[in-house]
Amino acid sequence: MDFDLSIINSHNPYNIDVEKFIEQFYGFIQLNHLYDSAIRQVETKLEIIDNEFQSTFQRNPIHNVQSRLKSPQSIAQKLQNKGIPITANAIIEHLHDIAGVRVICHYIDDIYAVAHYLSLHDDITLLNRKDYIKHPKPNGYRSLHLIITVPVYLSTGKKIVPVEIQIRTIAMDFWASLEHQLHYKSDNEVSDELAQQLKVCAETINDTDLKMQSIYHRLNKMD
Ligand code: 0O2
Repeated sequence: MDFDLSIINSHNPYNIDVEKFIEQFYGFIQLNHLYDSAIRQVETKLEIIDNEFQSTFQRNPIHNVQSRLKSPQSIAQKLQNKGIPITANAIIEHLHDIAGVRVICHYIDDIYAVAHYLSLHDDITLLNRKDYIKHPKPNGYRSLHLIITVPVYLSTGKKIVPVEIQIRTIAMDFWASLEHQLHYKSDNEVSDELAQQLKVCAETINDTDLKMQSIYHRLNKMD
């Protein structure tokens, strides 16, 4: 520590353990850097997959990629729900979705192709796979979820970092972002009615995704 803690402690009405607070604060900054680096690794891998598709098949399976670090509020809420203290170690041990990458594809086949080509990378380990496309959630939610780990090389050595990857079509993403807003609606009666309507939309969107893919296959004589 290169400054005098007694200065802070002399103005510390709530008796906070300043040394512990600073230690934890730096711990969180380092975590931020670690998960951000893991996201960059995954983004690069996805870019390479997409570029190879372009040079081999003259088309891109990926429409776009969005990444995010889970917000501090969301992290705190999730740890609290699990009854776990909010520390940097608890985050590493218990949460696998701090680093999140969302891959938006054109067609359903592209989702599985991207997941397959990612799985061929021998520095990636698959921890969990949830196929909400083959098995949609009761509300109609569809996406392929993967929890993978990637290595991140720091001055202190190699760290294995989990990243949650959600892969979905443009249409599934359109649906999920509207459905997400439902969670912030407090009027239960309206929410139930809208949830029903969204469920119908999810089925319509799935039919459209399948038809678009079939048209694409026929146009390119893939069937
Ligand atoms: P945020 O803000 O996106 O991070 P787990 O993480 O395994 O403890 P869970 O719910 O079993 O919790 O994981 P799951 O089913 O893999 O879902 C994780 C993420 O998928 C969610 O993150 C959402 O982003 C998305 N998701 C899952 N179900 C739905 C759904 O019904 N509607 C929408 N719009 N998105 C969904 P978080 O943690 O909720 O929040």
